[in-house]
Amino acid sequence: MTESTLDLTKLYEAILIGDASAAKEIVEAAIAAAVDPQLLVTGQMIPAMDEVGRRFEAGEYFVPELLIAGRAMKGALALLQPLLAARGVEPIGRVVIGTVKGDMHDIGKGLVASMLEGAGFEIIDLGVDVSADKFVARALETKADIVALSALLTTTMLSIKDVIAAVRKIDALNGCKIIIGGAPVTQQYADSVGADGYSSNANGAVTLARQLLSA
Ligand code: B12
Repeated sequence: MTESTLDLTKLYEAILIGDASAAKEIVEAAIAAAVDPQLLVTGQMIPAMDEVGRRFEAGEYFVPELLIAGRAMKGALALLQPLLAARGVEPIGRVVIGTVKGDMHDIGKGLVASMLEGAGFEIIDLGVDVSADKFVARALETKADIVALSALLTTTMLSIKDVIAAVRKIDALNGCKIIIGGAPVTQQYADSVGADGYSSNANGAVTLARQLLSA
């Protein structure tokens, strides 16, 4: 199958209805047809998750639908992540990344990690539900240049402030930059908690990380 005969909107549909095997099949066909992985992620997969969120908010979807859509998204993303992360030679900086305490959402965080890795950063991914102490400990251990925090809930977004305070307390992490993101996070919030940067998406996270390290 070639790119022109592939109907990529089927990927949007598959994720929206949580059909993991259809999503995987379409992504495999798209990879075989050399479709740009970014086009799949930003053109179909993220918009599908946005629509899942809209339906959840409107009371049309419930937690089981969120779960199966999330599973379809993760399965499809796992096939694309090696392509997104095809890396350069020398790491240009080290990033400790994780989703903050109390928060189990990891799809966006994973995407940011893959894009940063693809741009040549070394990634230490701490996973989800990460405490401020763990961020600090791993940042010290790995001599991180950047700590990247993801939060998807308005409640857990508040823990960002705790992580920033914990990092700023440590002299050895003086030069370490903190970037934040996730659906409820805004530039205004980032400014109010003293983060070094914010981006609403994974591409922007790469630009931001590069800018912070070159400054
Ligand atoms: C899938 C999903 C789930 C899945 C998560 C699966 C997984 N493995 O991640 C499951 C089912 C587990 C889930 C659970 C819950 N969820 Co949920 N979930 C979603 C959903 C539909 C999509 C999230 C997603 O993956 N989006 C796709 C990715 C690519 O986007 P993203 O995460 O925003 O990331 C991008 C940017 O934000 C940015 N970014 C992200 N992180 C970072 C970090 C940095 C450093 C930077 C720079 C940028 C950046 O770049 C990413 C790529 O472009 C959202 C709706 C939405 N539109 O956000 C609701 C949503 C986040 N969930 C919501 C809720 C309420 C819940 C639950 C409380 C439901 C419940 N009653 O149990 C639980 C909470 C569990 C917990 N403790 O965390 C609400 C939050 C409301 C709020 N205001 O707080 C939302 C907004 C749905 C809604 N519209 O009401 N959820």
